[in-house]
Amino acid sequence: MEQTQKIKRTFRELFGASPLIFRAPGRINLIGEHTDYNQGWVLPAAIDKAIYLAIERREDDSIHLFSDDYSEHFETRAGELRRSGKLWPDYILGVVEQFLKDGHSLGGFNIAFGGDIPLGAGLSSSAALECATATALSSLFDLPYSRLDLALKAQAAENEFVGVKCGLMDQYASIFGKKGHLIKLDCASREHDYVPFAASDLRIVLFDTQVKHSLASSAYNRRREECEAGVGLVKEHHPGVSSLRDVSETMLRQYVKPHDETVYQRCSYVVGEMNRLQEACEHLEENNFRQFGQCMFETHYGLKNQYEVSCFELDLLVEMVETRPDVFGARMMGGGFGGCTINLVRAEAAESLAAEIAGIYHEATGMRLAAYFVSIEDGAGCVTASHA
Ligand code: GAF
Repeated sequence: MEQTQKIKRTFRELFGASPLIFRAPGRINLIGEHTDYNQGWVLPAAIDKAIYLAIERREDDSIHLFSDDYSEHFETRAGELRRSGKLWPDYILGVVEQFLKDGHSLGGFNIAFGGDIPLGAGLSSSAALECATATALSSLFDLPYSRLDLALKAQAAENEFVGVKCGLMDQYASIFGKKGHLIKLDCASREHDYVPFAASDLRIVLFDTQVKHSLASSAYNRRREECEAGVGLVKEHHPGVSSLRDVSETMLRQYVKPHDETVYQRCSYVVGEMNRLQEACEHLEENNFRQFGQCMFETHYGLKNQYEVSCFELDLLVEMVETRPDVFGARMMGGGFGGCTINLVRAEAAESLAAEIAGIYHEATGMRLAAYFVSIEDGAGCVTASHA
């Protein structure tokens, strides 16, 4: 509520009007990393950190944007959309472009946004901004989109306007989040099951390395290409194969390994991770969080050694907690090259563990560690009933 009031106040000061407020959360992902764009499964959830976006129509056709975090304005018109050259407006403009491409004529509008998702920490603040924009514009201009459409538009904005070839996980989690539940999303059918996360004696703790990664960095897109190269090699022998979801480890050894060891390692990680997620979900059904946590550690080492998207700071944070009985599982989370580790920690021990790890981390790296104790919340929606 505090964030809602804050952005409402900012909006009033800037535009002198009473806006509608929309909220779209960031996400965590328990397991299933770099599987979304390979048509596999993922297990994310929306969290209690979100973008809050205030919006109102304008009489003219101009678009006025304000970021509270950066204290920056940006102004354009729907007919003049191009990349802004700044960090944040493109996430909004990319969504506008998607709606225009569908033939909707949007009028002008004012937006001010802010929130409490730490920026660059791998909690998908950019996907949350895209989803907040998609949800807000679709409501404001009465557009005929389903929730899945909104998630896909937000992803397309990132792929086409921002230029990052991300999968669907982050946007889907921000839109479809459900309090107390993980989302087991099948990225091929784009359907999901909600899985209750019933670990009342555990806390989900994120350790933020404070190393900032850029998803736009060529490494993410290169991993995607390597996966596609692996599929291509298998396809020469099995024409029916269309993604790594259709591929087995045996096929990889037979058709990919002899050609390209790096491509083999990337694909082998993904195929292993898809199987691991299914195994982890079985442990979850049995409330066996120890075994679930073991799967998380295995994922970390796959991402580190085979997919090679980890970094010194992330590895250090996982190694520090690995042998502690209070920590059930830990791993790097998201695209990689910085951001957060996700840890399943015995609730009673969580705060003291965070304080201790922060001390060791500071000694080893000279950097300050941030710890976030997150809860699983609902996905995107309007938080004001009217313009009141
Ligand atoms: C980033 C991307 F945006 C997601 O689509 C996903 O690929 C993730 O990295 C890795 O699992 O968050």
